[in-house]
Amino acid sequence: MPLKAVCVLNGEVKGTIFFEQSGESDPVKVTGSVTGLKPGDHGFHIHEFGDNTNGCMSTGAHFNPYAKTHGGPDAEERHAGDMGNIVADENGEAKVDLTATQIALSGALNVVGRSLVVHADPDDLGVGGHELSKTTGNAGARLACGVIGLCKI
Ligand SMILES: [Cu+2]
Ligand SMILES: [Zn+2]
Repeated sequence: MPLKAVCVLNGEVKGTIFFEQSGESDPVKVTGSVTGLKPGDHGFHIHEFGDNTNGCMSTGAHFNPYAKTHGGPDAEERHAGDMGNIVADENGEAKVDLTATQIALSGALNVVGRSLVVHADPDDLGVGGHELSKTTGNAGARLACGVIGLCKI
């Protein structure tokens, strides 16, 4: 059964991101765009809670069902919710088109009901040597977030 979800990012920047999974064991295609960003890299993660009661601060830490440390999307040691960086062009728009292998839209790795967060700074993918590198990639403030919800396919 294919599933599709959407996240509307709200905050200091705006965006709409879609998640599509064709079957239970298939990777999740993540597509969409974010606007209003400073040009360059911005950390892009799934955080554990779909809770925006205190804005993006209440979304918790990175989605981490395997109790790993933070890393890049291609690293062995990474949070499931680590999607690396999105890259904003000179107009402040980041087009997103990536494939996520450690998340799903149902089952144990389900991210529906969790939050997507865009950060002010680049995610150092765990290798920046900062005290926050191994937990958040030192990606700075949470610029925008939104809850991931199922939508019509
Ligand atoms: Cu984050
Ligand atoms: Zn992480």
